[in-house]
Amino acid sequence: MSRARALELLHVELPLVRPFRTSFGEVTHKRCVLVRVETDAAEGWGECVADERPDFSGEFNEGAWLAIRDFLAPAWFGAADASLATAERAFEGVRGNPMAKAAVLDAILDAELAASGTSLAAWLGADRDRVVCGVSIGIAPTTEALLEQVDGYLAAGYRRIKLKIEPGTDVDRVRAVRDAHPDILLSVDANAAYDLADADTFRAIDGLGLLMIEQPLHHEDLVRHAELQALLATDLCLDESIRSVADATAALELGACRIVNIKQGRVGGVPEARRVHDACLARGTPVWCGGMLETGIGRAVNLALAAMPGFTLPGDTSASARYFDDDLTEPFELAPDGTMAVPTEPGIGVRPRPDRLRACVSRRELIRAGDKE
Ligand code: NPG
Repeated sequence: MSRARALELLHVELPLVRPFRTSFGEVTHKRCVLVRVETDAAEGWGECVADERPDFSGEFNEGAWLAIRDFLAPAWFGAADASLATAERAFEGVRGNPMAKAAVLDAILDAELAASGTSLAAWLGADRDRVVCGVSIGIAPTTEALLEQVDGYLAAGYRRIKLKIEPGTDVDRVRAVRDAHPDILLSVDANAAYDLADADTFRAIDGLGLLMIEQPLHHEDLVRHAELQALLATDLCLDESIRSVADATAALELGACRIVNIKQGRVGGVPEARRVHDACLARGTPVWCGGMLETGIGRAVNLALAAMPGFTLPGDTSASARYFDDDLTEPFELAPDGTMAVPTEPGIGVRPRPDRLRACVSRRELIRAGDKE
């Protein structure tokens, strides 16, 4: 059994190729926390999907940094060994903070798999070496600009288009895209911006042949999602509402959705994401892999997950170029057929490039086992 030696926190900042606007705001830069762990056997990397502000969830970069530095790192150093299973148990004593936990657990898993020479995809039981990719399009300034973006992404090969919507920028936009492209896989994502009084908006969208309507209502409101689902033919999908396998099971038992978006960072890391996948697969519920504008570190994890058997719908696993002119890792590239290769090297299969770390890291803090003993 290997021992934990050190954990390093790094804050990185990368400009996005174009601003990304959702119903809760606009981001122009990717700013996130990376975790690098060292055991006596190997090094591992993880990416925290929190952002600067607690808008998508209650977590945010500064909070995640402190949760990791002051609670998760000491719990890992104090555990009997450095393994993933031991760390998961040790972290049960820290309530909430799934994004912070995911960053550390994923780094520990990467180190463990790197030491044993196993790829993350193989460890997860992935059954394909390429995944079909979709793209998520932020709220555009005009319908024309949106149609232009849709055309560009379809020309690049993306096989499913997801449109962000918000009250007032919804039915007409979606109809315009549907009219221009009657046969594409098309979905919408409201990021919890509506309530049940907006049912007429969803009834109007219901006729547009969408693959799904994602997270229309408040993230804590499974009961009203079930009411809305009963009114619509289109499948609802939940994202923000699903923070664990318990949430996923509750949502499905209530009929609050028929599709689940799995974001490993939102549910506390790869091991819990696997449990959500397994629970959905057992019920025959389709899942797909969401995205949080990850750098190549988080993207590598998403690609491995998306290659698991239950991931039957194209997800938000887009190429590096959709987000960054220059990623932190070697870029992930979309093939003309709209697929991307799943990493095959041990662990997550990628490392940040030293030159990119020099350019993008704005702060780092190294904590060694024994520092505070
Ligand atoms: O391609 O990684 C991506 C982005 C996919 O739309 C996407 N993500 O609500 O799912 C979301 C949204 C998001 C991005 C949410 C960043 C929070 C932060």
